[in-house]
Amino acid sequence: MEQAEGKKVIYSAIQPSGNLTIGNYVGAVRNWLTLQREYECYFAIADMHAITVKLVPAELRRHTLELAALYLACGIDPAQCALYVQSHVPAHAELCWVLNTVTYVGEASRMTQFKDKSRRHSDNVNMGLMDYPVLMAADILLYGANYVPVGADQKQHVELARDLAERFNSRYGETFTVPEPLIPKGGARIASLQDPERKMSKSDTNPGASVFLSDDRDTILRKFRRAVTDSDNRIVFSEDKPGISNLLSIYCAFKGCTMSEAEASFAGMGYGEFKLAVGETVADVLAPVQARQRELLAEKKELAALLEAGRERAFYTSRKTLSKVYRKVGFYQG
Ligand code: ATP
Ligand code: LTN
Repeated sequence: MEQAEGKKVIYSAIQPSGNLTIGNYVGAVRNWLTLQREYECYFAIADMHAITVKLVPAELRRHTLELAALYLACGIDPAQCALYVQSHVPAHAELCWVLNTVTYVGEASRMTQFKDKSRRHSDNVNMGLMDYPVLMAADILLYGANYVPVGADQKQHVELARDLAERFNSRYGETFTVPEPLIPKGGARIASLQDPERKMSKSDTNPGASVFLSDDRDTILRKFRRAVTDSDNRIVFSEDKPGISNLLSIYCAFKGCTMSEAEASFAGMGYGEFKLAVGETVADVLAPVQARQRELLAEKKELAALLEAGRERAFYTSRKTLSKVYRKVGFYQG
């Protein structure tokens, strides 16, 4: 990684909890590409967050490598950023413990994602699920991140990280940089193709709801063909047409056009033809990314070496912050 004196810091991560969706792609990874040139960037694979819900261990391992390959296939450049696996850097869990002591149970239990996941995984409402945003705050604060690029669903968590940073600073003296979320203008919230009121999610159990970056062309076209719409046959962006509006947003995000350009190009077209055009646009953009990911996954040793280089870089920065925190809270350090 290049020396990055004086550059502002960016931190983001994705959980290896399944195959990435086009929501993760346009809401997260794709926006990181333009940032990596200007900022000192840390991009992690949040495997410690992922185990807050039940996963098959072998699949977690596979998804971790696949996610690393996908970051690279999308254009994340390991020469410019630290790309690493969260569990390889122990300071995350260590800072999380300290931050737990400045987090109120009330504020953690009010987080939308905690309430949502507690409902969806009612047989496994574990402490980790509630601690999830505190671990996320530890991720961000360890690297002195100024900005955290995430989809709209994670804004509340970044706000908690801000609150914890400010609370710690006022209790123990200036220690942490207070981070700000960076939410993309287009594609910040891609909805499910089957229930456009809900966000598209990689762990959705309805197979038609999410389009995965690993889907082949036929699967992508089939999912778009079956996407939920409405019965009035007008292709316009409007609050009372969530299905059509979602498809239009996806089209704009993949085509790189504005909403009015998209509406103009589909004026008078039937829903069937429209859905095919959206599916084809998505499939065309994903094809080269998928091919590159396959090549990278065939070179496991090189992938492991890249992750090791990222770990070293993250280890060094995170240790410096953690020592400072330990000193501030009064841990005896000899
Ligand atoms: P899970 O289903 O396992 O909770 P997820 O699909 O919600 O996962 P995360 O790992 O939680 O994905 O999120 C990774 C990044 O992708 C975050 O920045 C998040 O804001 C963004 N993201 C997730 N889903 C969407 C979506 N539907 N639209 C836009 N951005 C999204
Ligand atoms: N919870 C995040 C993933 C994540 C993250 C982070 C994002 C873990 N740690 C730190 C930004 C900064 C999510 O996107 N679901």
